[in-house]
Amino acid sequence: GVTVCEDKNLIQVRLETPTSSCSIYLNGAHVSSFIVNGVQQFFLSEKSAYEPKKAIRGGIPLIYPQFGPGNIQTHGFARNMQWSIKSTFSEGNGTIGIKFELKDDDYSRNIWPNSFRALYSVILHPAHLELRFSNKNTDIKPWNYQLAFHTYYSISNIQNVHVEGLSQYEFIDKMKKAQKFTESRQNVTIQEEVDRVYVSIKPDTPIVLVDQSNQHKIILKSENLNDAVVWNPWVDKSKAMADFGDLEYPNMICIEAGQIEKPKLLSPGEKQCHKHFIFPSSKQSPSL
Ligand code: TA6
Repeated sequence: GVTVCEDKNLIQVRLETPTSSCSIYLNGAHVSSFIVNGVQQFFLSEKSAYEPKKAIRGGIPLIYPQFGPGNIQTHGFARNMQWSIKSTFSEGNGTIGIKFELKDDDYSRNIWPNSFRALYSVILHPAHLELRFSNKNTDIKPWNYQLAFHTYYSISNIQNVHVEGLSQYEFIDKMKKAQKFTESRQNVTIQEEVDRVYVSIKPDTPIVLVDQSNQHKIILKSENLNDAVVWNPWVDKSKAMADFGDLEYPNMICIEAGQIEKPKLLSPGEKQCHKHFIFPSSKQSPSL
């Protein structure tokens, strides 16, 4: 089912199936929780703000129309604008979905002088989450955009996890002056601050987060998203973030599906749709 309620002074929508649930704030159309068989898949910082126009630290910040620093504010404005509910729906086999809409307004045009309409659907399946982002150029001139689902995963401990599926891909290493390297490891592990954009990932390449200590895996697949970010702030960056605890970094990892290295160009009237799928699988019994 679908319920709308107030949570931390923000409007929140809750989707439920018999085996899964998902919570989304209208502020940023921000997915903050995804529970499957009693297990919370996402990390949320204890120190996150929950205020209009502020990004929530955790869950899935929706990064649009710009990734990272650049002409407009870092990671764009979609994650701190108020989205509206366009519809709720089911696509059969136990799914429950909700579609949010965002259009340009004075606030966005003041930051990014382009007319757009974005539709973002969050579809809760019995054991996985599906995200669909579609945007249309409603302007009279072309513009380009980047997009990323900046997902924070909850993990037992950063020492016990690795990421599979990235070997042989090139990546832009933000920790090394954005130089490009090639990933040689089958299992990508994290022992320091990591901030990398893996680029030109073949379609249908599953990226797998493996948490050995609780035998938990999360399989990620995307359509029309060519890049994937792996990020952990580690010690110093954690201290530099006011909305992130100094000792939280061992319990999270960001693996983000995005269109980053090559922004998409949209002509007037043109639309583009991007999809991302999050499949947890766990041998552990549901947490009581
Ligand atoms: O996705 C990684 C990254 O680009 C890092 O460079 C770090 O800045 C992170 O995003 C968080 O950015 P935020 O603006 O949410 O604090």
